[in-house]
Amino acid sequence: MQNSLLLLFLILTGIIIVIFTYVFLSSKRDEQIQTGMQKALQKRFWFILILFIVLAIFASITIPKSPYFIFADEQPAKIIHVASKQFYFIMSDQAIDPENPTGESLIELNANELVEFRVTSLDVNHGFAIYNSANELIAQIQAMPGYVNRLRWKFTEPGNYDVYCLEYCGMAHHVMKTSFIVK
Ligand SMILES: [Cu+2]
Repeated sequence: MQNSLLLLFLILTGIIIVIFTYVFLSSKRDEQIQTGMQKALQKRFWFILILFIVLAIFASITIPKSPYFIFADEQPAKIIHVASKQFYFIMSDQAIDPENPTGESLIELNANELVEFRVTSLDVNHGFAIYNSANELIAQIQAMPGYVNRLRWKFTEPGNYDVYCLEYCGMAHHVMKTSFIVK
């Protein structure tokens, strides 16, 4: 998927460069135009072209390293469904019914196993941010009504992990918290 996106991006970049060059080369060279103006336009063309190439190289290196593609080629060993609501999280290894959302009180995951969190919201936008026992943010994703966002992560350290909402969602946003255990 990311390779085809990258390919598409590079093809579009190529097409834009070709169009730009064609328009520039086929534009009329009016004798009346002062040479100073022409030089300025030429400089601007090269500036934009070089800028474009630099940005294209930068994007083609950084986009594949985006966290959206992390663990994309691996099959998750465990799937955890997450439904967020003002002002709590429901987590379950079964799909959660939005009409009657129930989850498990204790979620236990195995260390060094790929977990996929399927995160949604039953009301407003929330955040799903995982913190380790040292209170360091490890991974996070948005919880959005009408969407299921997938967050894949492999926990290397056993311990207790806390989940906080990172999207201001109302008066009790600051108490919106859950936790799980990695064995
Ligand atoms: Cu919130």
